[in-house]
Amino acid sequence: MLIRHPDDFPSRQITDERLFQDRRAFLAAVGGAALVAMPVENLLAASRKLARAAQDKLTPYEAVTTYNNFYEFGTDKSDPAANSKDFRTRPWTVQVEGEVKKPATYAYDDFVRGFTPVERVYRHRCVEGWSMVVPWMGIPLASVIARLEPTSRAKFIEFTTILDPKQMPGQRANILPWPYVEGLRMDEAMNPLTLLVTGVYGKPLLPQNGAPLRLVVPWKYGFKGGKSIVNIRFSEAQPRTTWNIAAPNEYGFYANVNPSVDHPRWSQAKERRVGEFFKQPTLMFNGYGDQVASLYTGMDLRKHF
Ligand SMILES: Nc1nc2c(c(=O)[nH]1)N[C@H]1C(S)=C(S)[C@@H](COP(=O)(O)O)O[C@H]1N2
Ligand SMILES: [Mo]
Repeated sequence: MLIRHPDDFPSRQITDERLFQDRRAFLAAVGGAALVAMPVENLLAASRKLARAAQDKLTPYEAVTTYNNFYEFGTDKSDPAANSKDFRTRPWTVQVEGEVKKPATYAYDDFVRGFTPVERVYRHRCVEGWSMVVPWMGIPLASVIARLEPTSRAKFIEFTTILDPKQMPGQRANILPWPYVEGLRMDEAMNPLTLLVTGVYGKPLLPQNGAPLRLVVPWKYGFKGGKSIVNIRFSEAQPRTTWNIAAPNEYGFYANVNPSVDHPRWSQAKERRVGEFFKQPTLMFNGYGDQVASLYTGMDLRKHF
């Protein structure tokens, strides 16, 4: 099968008008000021105008399912789709532990029983600089948490990906410390935008996208969205997370999308939509500031990147 890379996708969706509007909205919004010098409030205002101007065309299903990071299946963007074809997502269990009143190892069907998945079209911004617009299907994490009843000591929640080197060739190499772990502060986890995703484009999730169950936190960089989750742990202390362990100066615990805080090796001010040719400005909190900025009031987002 031919795995398509982003530069192979037709760029015909781009219109000159689109570029013109984006640029005009951006200049009007930032008034030519350097992004780096802007306080968060100004960035939010600029992002709001841009979000209105942006057309946010859906990224084709083909791209959403063939251009991924899932290092358990290899480090090339085409590896997850190519190497996960026989990955077994049934039977599947989700173990719930830590500061929670209903700890148990749940069979997948019991874990999701009674929840109705919702469809949400989210911008999806990878820390490497590419982005997509994806119609995810998922269960708001807040409903799952409410059913599991964390104790009053639970301040954080940790998500662990399956450890199965037999099925996952990447886990037979020292690419990252396995298994992959991600985490959120409890208020971030409870935010209505945060989803436990079970499908995409109205279809069940494919393994490369993290079947059967993965996290999606649309105002954070893509790496916060741990895939193929088998363990959920509630804790009092901030969990150690995979990319933060691997390269703490490059990947923080928060990983909020922020055009004014550069990655040490590249700028985060712009992004390229997979399938498009020209870059576009990255929005503060990926454009979701109205819904999440209050979670970070008083925090220095340069320090807590
Ligand atoms: N277990 C696991 N989850 C992971 C990753 C990974 O390597 N392993 N990569 C992350 C990164 S860096 C990104 S950008 C997204 C990409 O996949 P998606 O397009 O399906 O969200 O998955 C995230 N979740
Ligand atoms: Mo990523």
